[in-house]
Amino acid sequence: MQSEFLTSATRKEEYPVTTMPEVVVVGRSNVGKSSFINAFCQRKKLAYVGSTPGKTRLINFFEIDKKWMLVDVPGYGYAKMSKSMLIQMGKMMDEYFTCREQISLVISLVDSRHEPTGDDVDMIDYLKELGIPILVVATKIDKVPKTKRIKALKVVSQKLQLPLNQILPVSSTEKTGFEPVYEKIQSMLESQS
Ligand SMILES: Nc1nc2c(ncn2[C@@H]2O[C@H](COP(=O)(O)OP(=O)(O)OP(=O)(O)O)[C@@H](O)[C@H]2O)c(=O)[nH]1
Ligand SMILES: [Mg+2]
Repeated sequence: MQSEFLTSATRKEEYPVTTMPEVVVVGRSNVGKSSFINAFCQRKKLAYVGSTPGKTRLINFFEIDKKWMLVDVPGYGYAKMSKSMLIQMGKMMDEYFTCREQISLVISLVDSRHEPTGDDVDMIDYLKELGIPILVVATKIDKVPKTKRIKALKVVSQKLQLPLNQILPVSSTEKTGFEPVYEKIQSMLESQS
């Protein structure tokens, strides 16, 4: 797989001028969006990974195989962010989701160690309302004991009101679980082309 950072944007005027389909990675701050992108692309430092939440502040576009775009966006639910910053980021995300016609799939990341939060549910509901296809990825599965993994995925499925087969577990540190995600994206892109 070939991957390349294309550009960052805050406003629609700055989005790359292309019609390639976009797959957006969303989730709470620190859930592992940037790590997911790096592991997915088999790159170490394509997207910036931070030890403190709130690292990604812009919409970042990565071109994959010259065919489609993977998009990294700021996380939500970061309590320490200032109110004005929260509003600014909310507007930035809303503009992106409502204006960008080629959004083909949203990969919604949730932490497999915990029940999805109210913010996670709100995000999923927002996407359902916009009619954007959703795939849920449960991150940091390496932190859940093997015998408790199925149960953890069931909790996610139940809370988000989505079928269990729409929840895929991954570990970005151990680089496991990415093949099924790749296959889902491919079949999604093929069905829309
Ligand atoms: N054990 C484990 N740690 C992970 C995994 N994915 C991410 N992390 C860690 O979680 C922290 C946050 O990862 P990021 O990828 O920066 O998270 P993010 O969602 O991009 O965060 P923001 O950009 O701040 O919204 C980092 O310390 C990562 O090393 C995983 O699969 N397993
Ligand atoms: Mg990030």
